[in-house]
Amino acid sequence: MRDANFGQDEFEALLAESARAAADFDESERPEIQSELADRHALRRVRGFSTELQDISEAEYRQLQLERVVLVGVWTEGTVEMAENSLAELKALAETAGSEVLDGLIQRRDKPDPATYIGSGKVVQLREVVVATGADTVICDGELSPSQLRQLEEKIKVKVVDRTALILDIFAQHAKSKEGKAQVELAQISYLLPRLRGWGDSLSRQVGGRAAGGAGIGGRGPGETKIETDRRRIRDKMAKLRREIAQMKVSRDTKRQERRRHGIPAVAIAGYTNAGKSSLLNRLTNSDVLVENALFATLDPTVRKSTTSDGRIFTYTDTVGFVRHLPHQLIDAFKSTLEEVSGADVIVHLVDGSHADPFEQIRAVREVFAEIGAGDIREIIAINKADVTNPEVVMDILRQEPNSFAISVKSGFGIAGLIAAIESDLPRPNVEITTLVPYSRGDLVSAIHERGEILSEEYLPEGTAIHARVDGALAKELELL
Ligand SMILES: Nc1nc2c(ncn2[C@@H]2O[C@H](COP(=O)(O)OP(=O)(O)OP(=O)(O)O)[C@@H](O)[C@H]2O)c(=O)[nH]1
Ligand SMILES: [Mg+2]
Repeated sequence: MRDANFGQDEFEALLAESARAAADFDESERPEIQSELADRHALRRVRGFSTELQDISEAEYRQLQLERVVLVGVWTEGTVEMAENSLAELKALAETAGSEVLDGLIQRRDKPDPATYIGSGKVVQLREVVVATGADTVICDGELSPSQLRQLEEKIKVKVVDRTALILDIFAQHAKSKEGKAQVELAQISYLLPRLRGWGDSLSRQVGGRAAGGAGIGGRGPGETKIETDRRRIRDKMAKLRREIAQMKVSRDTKRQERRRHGIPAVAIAGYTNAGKSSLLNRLTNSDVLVENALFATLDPTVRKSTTSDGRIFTYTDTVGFVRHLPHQLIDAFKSTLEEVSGADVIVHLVDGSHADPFEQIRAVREVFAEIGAGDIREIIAINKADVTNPEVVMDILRQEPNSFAISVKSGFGIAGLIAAIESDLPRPNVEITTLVPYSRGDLVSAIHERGEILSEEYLPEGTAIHARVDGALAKELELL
Protein backbone atom coordinates (compact mmCIF):
# COMPACT_ATOMS: atom_id res chain seq x y z
CA MET A 1 0.00 0.00 0.00
CA ARG A 2 1.41 3.35 -0.97
CA ASP A 3 1.39 6.32 1.33
CA ALA A 4 -1.32 8.62 0.08
CA ASN A 5 0.55 11.73 1.19
CA PHE A 6 3.97 11.23 -0.25
CA GLY A 7 5.90 14.36 -1.10
CA GLN A 8 7.41 15.97 -4.14
CA ASP A 9 10.68 14.03 -4.04
CA GLU A 10 9.02 10.68 -3.85
CA PHE A 11 6.67 11.67 -6.60
CA GLU A 12 9.55 12.71 -8.81
CA ALA A 13 11.49 9.52 -8.09
CA LEU A 14 8.37 7.62 -8.91
CA LEU A 15 7.93 9.40 -12.19
CA ALA A 16 11.49 8.64 -13.17
CA GLU A 17 11.08 5.05 -12.18
CA SER A 18 7.84 4.57 -14.03
CA ALA A 19 9.24 6.26 -17.11
CA ARG A 20 12.20 3.90 -17.10
CA ALA A 21 10.01 0.89 -16.52
CA ALA A 22 7.68 2.02 -19.24
CA ALA A 23 10.51 2.60 -21.70
CA ASP A 24 11.00 -1.10 -22.26
CA PHE A 25 7.38 -2.01 -22.00
CA ASP A 26 5.37 -3.63 -24.79
CA GLU A 27 6.75 -1.85 -27.84
CA SER A 28 5.20 -4.67 -29.82
CA GLU A 29 1.66 -3.40 -29.43
CA ARG A 30 1.12 -1.57 -32.68
CA PRO A 31 -1.52 1.07 -32.45
CA GLU A 32 -3.80 1.36 -35.43
CA ILE A 33 -4.88 4.54 -37.09
CA GLN A 34 -5.90 7.21 -34.64
CA SER A 35 -9.55 7.90 -34.41
CA GLU A 36 -10.61 11.03 -36.19
CA LEU A 37 -10.28 14.36 -34.54
CA ALA A 38 -14.02 14.90 -34.65
CA ASP A 39 -14.48 11.64 -32.83
CA ARG A 40 -12.30 12.48 -29.88
CA HIS A 41 -13.47 13.63 -26.49
CA ALA A 42 -15.73 12.20 -23.90
CA LEU A 43 -19.13 13.32 -22.87
CA ARG A 44 -19.58 10.74 -20.20
CA ARG A 45 -16.93 12.20 -17.96
CA VAL A 46 -18.73 15.33 -17.02
CA ARG A 47 -20.58 15.40 -13.77
CA GLY A 48 -23.78 17.31 -13.64
CA PHE A 49 -24.59 16.23 -17.16
CA SER A 50 -26.87 13.35 -16.48
CA THR A 51 -27.61 10.93 -19.27
CA GLU A 52 -30.89 12.74 -19.65
CA LEU A 53 -29.16 16.09 -20.04
CA GLN A 54 -31.85 17.69 -17.94
CA ASP A 55 -30.19 21.00 -17.51
CA ILE A 56 -27.52 22.24 -19.84
CA SER A 57 -26.64 25.07 -17.49
CA GLU A 58 -25.34 22.54 -15.01
CA ALA A 59 -22.12 22.79 -16.96
CA GLU A 60 -21.50 26.18 -15.45
CA TYR A 61 -20.67 25.40 -11.87
CA ARG A 62 -19.98 21.76 -12.41
CA GLN A 63 -16.90 20.39 -10.76
CA LEU A 64 -15.35 17.11 -11.66
CA GLN A 65 -14.81 16.49 -7.95
CA LEU A 66 -11.70 14.51 -8.50
CA GLU A 67 -10.33 13.59 -5.18
CA ARG A 68 -7.77 10.86 -5.12
CA VAL A 69 -6.26 10.52 -8.53
CA VAL A 70 -3.72 8.49 -10.46
CA LEU A 71 -2.11 10.15 -13.48
CA VAL A 72 -1.20 8.33 -16.63
CA GLY A 73 0.63 9.58 -19.69
CA VAL A 74 1.75 8.16 -23.01
CA TRP A 75 5.23 9.26 -23.98
CA THR A 76 5.42 9.27 -27.77
CA GLU A 77 8.38 11.51 -28.56
CA GLY A 78 11.11 13.58 -27.02
CA THR A 79 13.27 12.84 -24.02
CA VAL A 80 12.45 11.18 -20.71
CA GLU A 81 12.62 14.65 -19.13
CA MET A 82 9.98 16.00 -21.46
CA ALA A 83 7.67 13.11 -20.65
CA GLU A 84 8.22 13.65 -16.94
CA ASN A 85 7.70 17.41 -17.21
CA SER A 86 4.44 16.77 -18.95
CA LEU A 87 3.24 14.50 -16.16
CA ALA A 88 4.52 16.93 -13.53
CA GLU A 89 2.42 19.62 -15.19
CA LEU A 90 -0.59 17.32 -15.18
CA LYS A 91 0.04 16.87 -11.46
CA ALA A 92 0.03 20.65 -10.94
CA LEU A 93 -3.19 20.93 -12.94
CA ALA A 94 -4.81 18.13 -10.94
CA GLU A 95 -3.79 19.75 -7.67
CA THR A 96 -5.05 23.12 -8.82
CA ALA A 97 -8.39 21.42 -9.52
CA GLY A 98 -8.37 20.29 -5.90
CA SER A 99 -7.35 16.66 -6.14
CA GLU A 100 -4.76 14.65 -4.33
CA VAL A 101 -2.29 12.93 -6.63
CA LEU A 102 -1.46 9.41 -5.49
CA ASP A 103 0.63 8.10 -8.31
CA GLY A 104 1.88 8.76 -11.83
CA LEU A 105 2.63 6.37 -14.64
CA ILE A 106 4.10 6.90 -18.07
CA GLN A 107 4.08 4.46 -20.93
CA ARG A 108 6.50 4.66 -23.84
CA ARG A 109 4.65 4.03 -27.10
CA ASP A 110 4.78 5.22 -30.70
CA LYS A 111 1.18 6.35 -30.45
CA PRO A 112 -1.53 6.07 -27.84
CA ASP A 113 -3.48 2.82 -28.11
CA PRO A 114 -6.60 3.49 -30.19
CA ALA A 115 -8.72 1.34 -27.90
CA THR A 116 -7.48 2.09 -24.41
CA TYR A 117 -4.94 4.97 -24.74
CA ILE A 118 -2.28 2.93 -22.91
CA GLY A 119 -1.53 -0.61 -24.03
CA SER A 120 -3.67 -3.46 -22.77
CA GLY A 121 -0.84 -4.88 -20.64
CA LYS A 122 -0.40 -1.50 -19.01
CA VAL A 123 -4.13 -1.27 -18.33
CA VAL A 124 -3.82 -4.26 -15.99
CA GLN A 125 -0.93 -2.59 -14.19
CA LEU A 126 -2.87 0.66 -13.93
CA ARG A 127 -5.82 -1.20 -12.43
CA GLU A 128 -3.47 -2.67 -9.81
CA VAL A 129 -2.16 0.77 -8.92
CA VAL A 130 -5.70 2.14 -8.67
CA VAL A 131 -6.68 -0.69 -6.31
CA ALA A 132 -3.51 -0.37 -4.23
CA THR A 133 -3.81 3.38 -3.79
CA GLY A 134 -7.57 3.51 -3.40
CA ALA A 135 -7.85 6.12 -6.17
CA ASP A 136 -11.28 7.17 -7.38
CA THR A 137 -10.18 8.75 -10.66
CA VAL A 138 -7.62 8.31 -13.41
CA ILE A 139 -6.49 11.38 -15.37
CA CYS A 140 -4.96 10.83 -18.80
CA ASP A 141 -2.38 13.29 -20.09
CA GLY A 142 -3.99 14.02 -23.44
CA GLU A 143 -7.23 14.19 -25.33
CA LEU A 144 -8.95 10.84 -25.50
CA SER A 145 -11.72 9.67 -27.76
CA PRO A 146 -15.05 8.82 -26.15
CA SER A 147 -14.49 5.15 -26.84
CA GLN A 148 -10.99 5.21 -25.34
CA LEU A 149 -12.39 6.73 -22.17
CA ARG A 150 -15.26 4.29 -22.09
CA GLN A 151 -13.08 1.25 -22.62
CA LEU A 152 -10.53 2.39 -20.06
CA GLU A 153 -13.24 3.07 -17.55
CA GLU A 154 -14.75 -0.35 -18.07
CA LYS A 155 -11.41 -1.98 -17.39
CA ILE A 156 -10.15 0.26 -14.58
CA LYS A 157 -13.55 0.53 -12.92
CA VAL A 158 -13.07 4.11 -11.71
CA LYS A 159 -13.79 7.43 -13.40
CA VAL A 160 -11.40 8.32 -16.24
CA VAL A 161 -10.99 11.93 -17.46
CA ASP A 162 -8.68 13.61 -19.94
CA ARG A 163 -6.46 16.69 -19.70
CA THR A 164 -8.87 18.92 -21.59
CA ALA A 165 -11.72 18.17 -19.19
CA LEU A 166 -9.36 18.88 -16.30
CA ILE A 167 -8.34 22.29 -17.68
CA LEU A 168 -11.95 23.21 -18.40
CA ASP A 169 -12.77 22.28 -14.83
CA ILE A 170 -10.08 24.59 -13.42
CA PHE A 171 -11.36 27.43 -15.57
CA ALA A 172 -14.89 26.75 -14.33
CA GLN A 173 -13.70 26.92 -10.73
CA HIS A 174 -11.75 30.15 -11.27
CA ALA A 175 -14.20 32.12 -13.39
CA LYS A 176 -15.33 35.17 -11.42
CA SER A 177 -16.83 37.73 -13.76
CA LYS A 178 -20.05 37.26 -15.64
CA GLU A 179 -18.14 37.35 -18.90
CA GLY A 180 -15.58 34.81 -17.67
CA LYS A 181 -18.30 32.44 -16.55
CA ALA A 182 -20.12 32.68 -19.85
CA GLN A 183 -16.87 32.08 -21.75
CA VAL A 184 -16.06 28.99 -19.69
CA GLU A 185 -19.54 27.64 -20.08
CA LEU A 186 -19.35 28.09 -23.84
CA ALA A 187 -16.02 26.25 -23.90
CA GLN A 188 -17.44 23.42 -21.80
CA ILE A 189 -20.46 23.02 -23.99
CA SER A 190 -18.44 23.02 -27.18
CA TYR A 191 -16.28 20.33 -25.59
CA LEU A 192 -19.41 18.30 -24.97
CA LEU A 193 -21.12 18.70 -28.30
CA PRO A 194 -18.88 16.49 -30.46
CA ARG A 195 -18.85 13.94 -27.68
CA LEU A 196 -22.53 13.37 -28.07
CA ARG A 197 -21.83 11.27 -31.14
CA GLY A 198 -19.58 8.79 -29.40
CA TRP A 199 -22.16 8.57 -26.75
CA GLY A 200 -24.98 7.92 -29.14
CA ASP A 201 -25.21 4.18 -28.75
CA SER A 202 -25.60 4.01 -25.04
CA LEU A 203 -27.84 7.04 -25.04
CA SER A 204 -30.13 5.48 -27.60
CA ARG A 205 -30.23 2.28 -25.65
CA GLN A 206 -31.24 4.14 -22.55
CA VAL A 207 -34.09 6.01 -24.07
CA GLY A 208 -35.05 2.75 -25.75
CA GLY A 209 -37.97 2.21 -28.06
CA ARG A 210 -38.08 4.25 -31.17
CA ALA A 211 -35.05 6.36 -30.37
CA ALA A 212 -32.99 3.19 -30.38
CA GLY A 213 -33.83 2.99 -34.04
CA GLY A 214 -31.74 6.12 -34.39
CA ALA A 215 -31.52 7.91 -37.68
CA GLY A 216 -33.51 5.15 -39.38
CA ILE A 217 -36.74 6.55 -38.11
CA GLY A 218 -35.44 10.03 -38.68
CA GLY A 219 -37.43 13.15 -39.12
CA ARG A 220 -37.76 16.17 -36.88
CA GLY A 221 -40.42 16.86 -34.33
CA PRO A 222 -42.07 13.90 -32.67
CA GLY A 223 -39.87 11.39 -34.45
CA GLU A 224 -36.71 13.15 -33.33
CA THR A 225 -34.30 11.03 -31.37
CA LYS A 226 -33.15 12.00 -27.92
CA ILE A 227 -29.65 12.73 -29.07
CA GLU A 228 -30.88 15.14 -31.73
CA THR A 229 -33.01 16.97 -29.22
CA ASP A 230 -30.03 17.25 -26.92
CA ARG A 231 -27.82 18.48 -29.74
CA ARG A 232 -30.32 21.12 -30.70
CA ARG A 233 -30.72 22.28 -27.10
CA ILE A 234 -26.98 22.49 -26.75
CA ARG A 235 -26.65 24.50 -29.97
CA ASP A 236 -29.38 26.88 -28.80
CA LYS A 237 -27.58 27.31 -25.52
CA MET A 238 -24.29 27.99 -27.31
CA ALA A 239 -25.90 30.60 -29.54
CA LYS A 240 -27.36 32.29 -26.47
CA LEU A 241 -23.99 32.31 -24.71
CA ARG A 242 -22.26 33.72 -27.81
CA ARG A 243 -24.81 36.56 -27.91
CA GLU A 244 -24.30 37.28 -24.22
CA ILE A 245 -20.53 37.30 -24.57
CA ALA A 246 -20.77 39.61 -27.59
CA GLN A 247 -22.89 42.03 -25.57
CA MET A 248 -20.54 42.04 -22.61
CA LYS A 249 -17.61 42.52 -24.93
CA VAL A 250 -19.02 45.78 -26.25
CA SER A 251 -18.16 47.92 -23.24
CA ARG A 252 -14.58 46.64 -23.10
CA ASP A 253 -14.20 47.16 -26.83
CA THR A 254 -15.50 50.70 -26.52
CA LYS A 255 -12.96 51.47 -23.83
CA ARG A 256 -10.16 49.96 -25.88
CA GLN A 257 -11.19 51.87 -28.99
CA GLU A 258 -11.38 55.07 -26.97
CA ARG A 259 -7.79 54.55 -25.80
CA ARG A 260 -6.72 53.73 -29.32
CA ARG A 261 -8.37 56.85 -30.67
CA HIS A 262 -6.45 58.85 -28.11
CA GLY A 263 -3.25 57.20 -29.26
CA ILE A 264 -2.64 55.51 -25.92
CA PRO A 265 -0.30 52.56 -26.47
CA ALA A 266 -1.14 49.18 -24.91
CA VAL A 267 1.32 46.74 -23.39
CA ALA A 268 0.05 43.21 -22.80
CA ILE A 269 1.65 41.03 -20.14
CA ALA A 270 1.25 37.53 -21.50
CA GLY A 271 2.84 34.15 -20.99
CA TYR A 272 2.59 30.72 -19.51
CA THR A 273 0.31 30.22 -16.56
CA ASN A 274 1.97 30.84 -13.17
CA ALA A 275 4.89 32.76 -14.75
CA GLY A 276 4.17 35.76 -12.52
CA LYS A 277 2.13 37.98 -14.86
CA SER A 278 -0.21 39.32 -12.19
CA SER A 279 2.75 39.83 -9.83
CA LEU A 280 4.49 41.88 -12.52
CA LEU A 281 1.40 44.00 -13.18
CA ASN A 282 1.06 44.63 -9.47
CA ARG A 283 4.68 45.72 -9.18
CA LEU A 284 4.60 47.91 -12.28
CA THR A 285 1.33 49.67 -11.48
CA ASN A 286 0.92 49.32 -7.73
CA SER A 287 -2.17 47.15 -8.16
CA ASP A 288 -3.47 44.24 -6.19
CA VAL A 289 -4.56 41.62 -8.70
CA LEU A 290 -4.82 38.17 -7.16
CA VAL A 291 -1.48 36.35 -7.15
CA GLU A 292 -1.49 32.66 -6.44
CA ASN A 293 0.80 29.71 -6.82
CA ALA A 294 -1.86 27.97 -8.85
CA LEU A 295 -2.53 27.52 -12.52
CA PHE A 296 -4.97 29.86 -14.24
CA ALA A 297 -5.46 32.09 -11.22
CA THR A 298 -6.29 34.95 -13.57
CA LEU A 299 -9.03 34.64 -16.17
CA ASP A 300 -10.27 38.21 -16.49
CA PRO A 301 -8.04 40.86 -18.00
CA THR A 302 -7.05 43.85 -15.86
CA VAL A 303 -6.04 47.09 -17.55
CA ARG A 304 -3.94 49.61 -15.60
CA LYS A 305 -2.61 53.01 -16.55
CA SER A 306 1.06 53.82 -16.40
CA THR A 307 3.34 56.64 -17.57
CA THR A 308 6.74 56.64 -19.20
CA SER A 309 9.63 58.48 -17.55
CA ASP A 310 8.93 61.43 -19.87
CA GLY A 311 5.26 61.52 -18.93
CA ARG A 312 3.50 59.68 -21.78
CA ILE A 313 0.49 57.59 -20.83
CA PHE A 314 0.16 53.94 -21.76
CA THR A 315 -1.62 50.87 -20.38
CA TYR A 316 -0.56 47.50 -19.02
CA THR A 317 -2.93 44.55 -19.33
CA ASP A 318 -2.65 41.38 -17.29
CA THR A 319 -4.49 38.48 -18.83
CA VAL A 320 -5.22 34.78 -18.82
CA GLY A 321 -2.20 32.46 -18.89
CA PHE A 322 -1.43 29.87 -21.52
CA VAL A 323 -0.50 26.21 -21.27
CA ARG A 324 0.75 23.54 -23.66
CA HIS A 325 -2.11 22.22 -25.77
CA LEU A 326 -4.47 24.88 -24.52
CA PRO A 327 -7.89 23.40 -25.35
CA HIS A 328 -9.07 25.03 -28.56
CA GLN A 329 -12.55 25.38 -27.08
CA LEU A 330 -11.03 27.80 -24.57
CA ILE A 331 -9.20 29.80 -27.22
CA ASP A 332 -12.45 30.15 -29.17
CA ALA A 333 -14.55 31.05 -26.17
CA PHE A 334 -11.96 33.48 -24.75
CA LYS A 335 -11.47 35.28 -28.05
CA SER A 336 -12.60 38.63 -26.67
CA THR A 337 -10.31 38.29 -23.65
CA LEU A 338 -7.41 37.31 -25.86
CA GLU A 339 -7.95 40.43 -27.98
CA GLU A 340 -6.25 42.26 -25.13
CA VAL A 341 -3.11 40.46 -26.30
CA SER A 342 -3.66 40.51 -30.07
CA GLY A 343 -4.57 44.21 -29.95
CA ALA A 344 -1.50 45.27 -27.98
CA ASP A 345 1.36 47.39 -29.31
CA VAL A 346 3.96 45.54 -27.26
CA ILE A 347 3.83 42.12 -25.59
CA VAL A 348 5.86 41.45 -22.49
CA HIS A 349 6.16 37.69 -22.75
CA LEU A 350 6.85 36.55 -19.22
CA VAL A 351 8.66 33.24 -18.79
CA ASP A 352 9.12 31.30 -15.56
CA GLY A 353 12.88 30.80 -15.61
CA SER A 354 12.66 28.34 -12.72
CA HIS A 355 10.41 26.01 -14.72
CA ALA A 356 11.88 22.67 -15.76
CA ASP A 357 11.74 23.55 -19.46
CA PRO A 358 11.34 27.29 -20.12
CA PHE A 359 12.06 26.84 -23.84
CA GLU A 360 9.06 24.57 -24.15
CA GLN A 361 7.00 27.24 -22.38
CA ILE A 362 8.17 29.89 -24.83
CA ARG A 363 7.34 27.63 -27.77
CA ALA A 364 3.87 26.81 -26.44
CA VAL A 365 3.08 30.46 -25.74
CA ARG A 366 4.20 31.56 -29.21
CA GLU A 367 1.99 28.91 -30.71
CA VAL A 368 -0.99 30.58 -29.05
CA PHE A 369 0.24 34.04 -30.11
CA ALA A 370 0.24 32.82 -33.71
CA GLU A 371 -3.21 31.32 -33.33
CA ILE A 372 -4.75 34.52 -31.96
CA GLY A 373 -3.06 36.76 -34.52
CA ALA A 374 -0.48 38.22 -32.15
CA GLY A 375 2.51 36.61 -33.85
CA ASP A 376 3.83 39.84 -35.38
CA ILE A 377 3.55 42.11 -32.36
CA ARG A 378 6.77 43.44 -30.87
CA GLU A 379 7.74 40.99 -28.12
CA ILE A 380 9.97 41.41 -25.10
CA ILE A 381 10.93 38.20 -23.31
CA ALA A 382 11.13 38.70 -19.54
CA ILE A 383 12.64 35.70 -17.76
CA ASN A 384 11.11 35.89 -14.32
CA LYS A 385 11.93 34.34 -10.94
CA ALA A 386 15.65 35.02 -11.41
CA ASP A 387 15.90 34.79 -7.60
CA VAL A 388 15.34 31.05 -7.79
CA THR A 389 16.51 30.22 -11.31
CA ASN A 390 19.61 28.38 -12.44
CA PRO A 391 21.78 31.18 -13.92
CA GLU A 392 22.93 28.93 -16.75
CA VAL A 393 19.37 28.47 -17.92
CA VAL A 394 18.84 32.24 -17.84
CA MET A 395 22.03 32.77 -19.84
CA ASP A 396 20.87 30.22 -22.38
CA ILE A 397 17.59 32.05 -22.95
CA LEU A 398 19.29 35.46 -23.02
CA ARG A 399 21.64 34.17 -25.72
CA GLN A 400 18.90 32.69 -27.86
CA GLU A 401 16.36 35.47 -27.52
CA PRO A 402 17.69 38.84 -28.71
CA ASN A 403 15.07 41.03 -26.99
CA SER A 404 15.18 39.31 -23.60
CA PHE A 405 15.75 40.37 -19.99
CA ALA A 406 16.22 38.51 -16.73
CA ILE A 407 14.05 39.80 -13.90
CA SER A 408 12.68 38.91 -10.50
CA VAL A 409 9.35 40.45 -9.64
CA LYS A 410 9.91 39.26 -6.10
CA SER A 411 13.32 40.86 -5.49
CA GLY A 412 12.98 43.72 -7.98
CA PHE A 413 16.03 42.55 -9.91
CA GLY A 414 16.03 43.76 -13.53
CA ILE A 415 12.71 45.58 -13.29
CA ALA A 416 14.16 49.01 -14.10
CA GLY A 417 15.84 47.58 -17.19
CA LEU A 418 12.61 45.93 -18.29
CA ILE A 419 10.69 49.19 -17.88
CA ALA A 420 13.28 51.01 -19.99
CA ALA A 421 12.96 48.33 -22.68
CA ILE A 422 9.17 48.59 -22.66
CA GLU A 423 9.35 52.38 -22.97
CA SER A 424 11.74 52.23 -25.86
CA ASP A 425 9.56 49.68 -27.65
CA LEU A 426 6.36 51.69 -27.30
CA PRO A 427 5.16 53.17 -30.57
CA ARG A 428 6.34 56.74 -30.83
CA PRO A 429 4.03 59.59 -31.77
CA ASN A 430 4.98 60.49 -35.32
CA VAL A 431 3.66 63.95 -36.17
CA GLU A 432 6.08 66.75 -35.40
CA ILE A 433 4.37 70.00 -34.41
CA THR A 434 5.35 73.49 -33.35
CA THR A 435 2.53 75.34 -31.72
CA LEU A 436 1.59 78.12 -29.38
CA VAL A 437 -1.09 77.06 -26.91
CA PRO A 438 -2.92 79.90 -25.12
CA TYR A 439 -2.94 79.68 -21.31
CA SER A 440 -6.71 79.14 -21.44
CA ARG A 441 -6.06 75.72 -23.03
CA GLY A 442 -4.11 74.00 -20.27
CA ASP A 443 -5.94 70.80 -21.23
CA LEU A 444 -4.10 70.71 -24.56
CA VAL A 445 -0.74 71.24 -22.91
CA SER A 446 -1.45 68.29 -20.59
CA ALA A 447 -2.57 66.20 -23.56
CA ILE A 448 0.70 66.91 -25.36
CA HIS A 449 2.61 65.86 -22.25
CA GLU A 450 0.61 62.70 -21.77
CA ARG A 451 0.44 61.54 -25.34
CA GLY A 452 3.35 63.20 -27.07
CA GLU A 453 7.07 63.63 -26.73
CA ILE A 454 8.15 67.14 -25.82
CA LEU A 455 11.16 68.36 -27.76
CA SER A 456 11.10 71.88 -26.29
CA GLU A 457 8.72 73.98 -24.25
CA GLU A 458 8.81 77.68 -23.51
CA TYR A 459 6.44 79.96 -21.58
CA LEU A 460 5.78 83.15 -23.55
CA PRO A 461 3.46 86.03 -22.66
CA GLU A 462 0.86 84.78 -25.22
CA GLY A 463 0.95 81.15 -24.12
CA THR A 464 3.08 77.99 -24.13
CA ALA A 465 5.29 77.49 -27.17
CA ILE A 466 5.73 73.77 -27.72
CA HIS A 467 7.80 71.79 -30.16
CA ALA A 468 6.77 68.14 -29.86
CA ARG A 469 5.93 64.88 -31.55
CA VAL A 470 2.29 63.84 -31.15
CA ASP A 471 -0.15 61.34 -32.64
CA GLY A 472 -2.29 62.26 -35.65
CA ALA A 473 -5.50 62.82 -33.69
CA LEU A 474 -3.88 65.29 -31.32
CA ALA A 475 -2.09 67.04 -34.18
CA LYS A 476 -5.51 67.65 -35.80
CA GLU A 477 -6.88 69.11 -32.58
CA LEU A 478 -3.90 71.43 -32.32
CA GLU A 479 -4.36 72.58 -35.91
CA LEU A 480 -7.75 73.98 -34.91
CA LEU A 481 -6.16 76.37 -32.44
N1 LIG B 1 10.44 33.11 -6.51
C1 LIG B 1 9.69 33.93 -7.22
N2 LIG B 1 8.35 33.70 -7.28
C2 LIG B 1 7.59 34.56 -8.01
C3 LIG B 1 8.16 35.66 -8.70
N3 LIG B 1 7.15 36.30 -9.34
C4 LIG B 1 6.01 35.63 -9.06
N4 LIG B 1 6.26 34.57 -8.25
C5 LIG B 1 5.29 33.60 -7.73
O1 LIG B 1 4.76 32.84 -8.80
C6 LIG B 1 3.41 32.45 -8.51
C7 LIG B 1 2.48 32.86 -9.63
O2 LIG B 1 2.39 34.26 -9.69
P1 LIG B 1 1.19 35.00 -10.45
O3 LIG B 1 1.55 36.44 -10.52
O4 LIG B 1 -0.11 34.63 -9.86
O5 LIG B 1 1.35 34.32 -11.89
P2 LIG B 1 0.43 34.51 -13.17
O6 LIG B 1 1.34 34.43 -14.34
O7 LIG B 1 -0.43 35.70 -13.05
O8 LIG B 1 -0.42 33.16 -13.10
P3 LIG B 1 -1.88 32.82 -13.70
O9 LIG B 1 -2.76 34.01 -13.56
O10 LIG B 1 -2.30 31.68 -12.84
O11 LIG B 1 -1.64 32.41 -15.11
C8 LIG B 1 3.05 33.12 -7.17
O12 LIG B 1 3.21 32.17 -6.15
C9 LIG B 1 4.09 34.24 -7.08
O13 LIG B 1 4.35 34.59 -5.75
C10 LIG B 1 9.58 35.87 -8.59
O14 LIG B 1 10.18 36.80 -9.14
N5 LIG B 1 10.29 34.97 -7.85
MG1 LIG C 1 -2.41 35.89 -12.96
